[in-house]
Amino acid sequence: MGFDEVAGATAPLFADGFEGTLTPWIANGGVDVSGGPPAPTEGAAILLAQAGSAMTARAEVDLGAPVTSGPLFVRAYYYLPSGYAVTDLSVLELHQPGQANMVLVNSPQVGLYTAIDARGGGRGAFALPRDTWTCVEILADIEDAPDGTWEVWVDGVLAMSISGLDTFAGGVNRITIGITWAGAGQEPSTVYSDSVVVSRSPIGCL
Ligand SMILES: [Ca+2]
Repeated sequence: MGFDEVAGATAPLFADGFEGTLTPWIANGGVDVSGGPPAPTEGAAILLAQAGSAMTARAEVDLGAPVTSGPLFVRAYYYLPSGYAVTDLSVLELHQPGQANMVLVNSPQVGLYTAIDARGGGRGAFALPRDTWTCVEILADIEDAPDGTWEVWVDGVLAMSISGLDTFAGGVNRITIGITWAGAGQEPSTVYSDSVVVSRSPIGCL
């Protein structure tokens, strides 16, 4: 069922599965489209990101208009192959002007790093599994403190939640995905991504 067939659903702001070329994404570091393996979650291609320590390997796309308030949903699939330890890996950024980013970290548990709120974010108890595709959906309610929230849903189950946040710094105007940052202590890493959707209403998994 397509999104436009879901009763009451609004059209997504953005949806892309890395088919054909990287366009409309811009490469920043070691990213490219790949036919796999692993087999794509949909279509014939995925995003391949490979980074060393203290590096970025990410695809970036600007949204048509910034999201300045209310719920913002971002859904993506991730595949982290085994063979390296995950200690400081960031895999998604919700960008606002002035590098005021909210970052989905997996270090090694899923969580939030934020440059907007003085609390800095937090971390849950769930680490992304290895050698399998995992559906991850962020719900960020974009508001000034104390009305901002951040939730991470993994395969449809709530993996972490933070409320009382400041999540507004001008509005979310760009999404970046892949290895948005590998920390200085992170071993060289590979992350595959696919099926990215940005929406004002819940997206769900394929
Ligand atoms: Ca795809």
